[in-house]
Amino acid sequence: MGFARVIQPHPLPLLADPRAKPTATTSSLFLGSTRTLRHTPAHTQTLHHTRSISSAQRRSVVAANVSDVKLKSSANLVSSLSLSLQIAICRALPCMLEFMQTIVELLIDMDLIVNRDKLLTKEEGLEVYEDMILGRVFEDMCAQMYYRGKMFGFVHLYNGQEAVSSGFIKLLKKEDTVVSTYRDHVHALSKGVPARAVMSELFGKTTGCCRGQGGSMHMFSAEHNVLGGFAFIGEGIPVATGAAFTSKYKREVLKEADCDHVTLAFFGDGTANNGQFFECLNMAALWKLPIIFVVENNLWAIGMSHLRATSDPEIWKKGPAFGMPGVHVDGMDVLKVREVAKEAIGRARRGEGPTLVECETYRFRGHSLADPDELRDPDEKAHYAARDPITQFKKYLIENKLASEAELKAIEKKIDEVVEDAVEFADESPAPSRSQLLENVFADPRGFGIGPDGRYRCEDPKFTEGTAQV
Ligand SMILES: Cc1ncc(C[n+]2csc(CCOP(=O)(O)OP(=O)(O)O)c2C)c(N)n1
Ligand SMILES: [Mg+2]
Repeated sequence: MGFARVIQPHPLPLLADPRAKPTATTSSLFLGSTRTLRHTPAHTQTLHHTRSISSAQRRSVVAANVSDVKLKSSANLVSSLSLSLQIAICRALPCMLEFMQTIVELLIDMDLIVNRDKLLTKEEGLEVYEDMILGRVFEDMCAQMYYRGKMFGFVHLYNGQEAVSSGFIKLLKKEDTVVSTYRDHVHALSKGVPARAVMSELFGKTTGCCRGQGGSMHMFSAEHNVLGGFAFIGEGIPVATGAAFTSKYKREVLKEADCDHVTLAFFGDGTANNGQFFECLNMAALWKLPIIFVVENNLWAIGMSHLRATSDPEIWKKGPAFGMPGVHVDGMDVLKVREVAKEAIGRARRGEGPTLVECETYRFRGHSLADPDELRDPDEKAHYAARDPITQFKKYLIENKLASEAELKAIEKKIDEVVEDAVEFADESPAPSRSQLLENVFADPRGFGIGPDGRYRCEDPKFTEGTAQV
């Protein structure tokens, strides 16, 4: 008996009736569980919980132990039991052990018991907690600074999604690459870009990680292998695929044997309907690239419900269609995300190819700070707010004696100081000179608002002559 499950058509009736109100509130099929769809060369594909993969491994261990038991128990019982009874017991033992194993796995899947094999160490727990707190406090501070007029343009916050960034990125090495979207501050922070450099970038100052030229949506740091921040949805996915190709090329063509770098491409549910996603899944599978496609499914693309916009809302199922595993994970639970991330990153590092991971998550604020967030159902927001990934993880750390209240408080205090310091640093940093606009944009900037003399046309008093004045 295994955990094979038949794939059912998505039962939510939203697509049939465009007027139907999305009700992701409590009808989520997924939260709390982790599912994996493996690509198999045969025609049959089975749906497993990730725990059943390890259960398959565990079952083989059980089978090995059973042969030991067979030998040992035969020796001990030989004098007191008849041969036929011994044989009956030995035959029954594997089945009984497997049955008990299955019961244990079922209880794990139902979250009635915790699988102790998967837990993290105290140091890892504190590192992940600190990273999640940094993401949350940093974003809250961004909201304050934005409304005080310190930032310009669109600013998209990550509140609620921290388990995805911390769950994945804290497992990476420095040489590994991260590619993000316009919701990118926290990915950059998790990858080690200093809070000062991210905040200064948001303030448009020269000390920012892009010298103030990128702003909120374009965090970039060659030093930390953060290859952007992309405002156009889906644009980061081919860049990430290219980075993964570079790793493979270095290892296999340039014979840099120690180059086992992996790339994480983060993007949203709405973006997963974009053609670049499909093209890159194809290429990554074809060339077995060391990349993980991490879909942060927060159920909304601005004001469009994922369930109304996507023919099959279970994005993870697209992995096997392209020849790679697809996994669905509860993106509000950093431990589950980390478990899935570990396996996918390990696969990529060993040269076994890409994985598609769909993390079901939720953003606690509007699409951007300019969004009044009036479209989403208050019940839906309350449902996910009650599953705040940071609160859950804090509870876990304390209940499992991995940290005390005082230790976690000390981390929170430290992060408050880090973020305060980042704001002061950004505020005091110099703004770029106007001439910086000419740098790193066009090889020859003439014609793009700049006259042949290298000066801005708008500085010419005659520039707006004959046009409507704005
Ligand atoms: C190529 C392109 N088309 C349209 C847009 C406008 N746009 C900005 S955000 C967005 C929704 C993306 O939603 P999702 O991928 O779910 O990411 P989330 O904002 O939820 O993190 C769209 C369509 C864009 N930025 N780029
Ligand atoms: Mg989304």
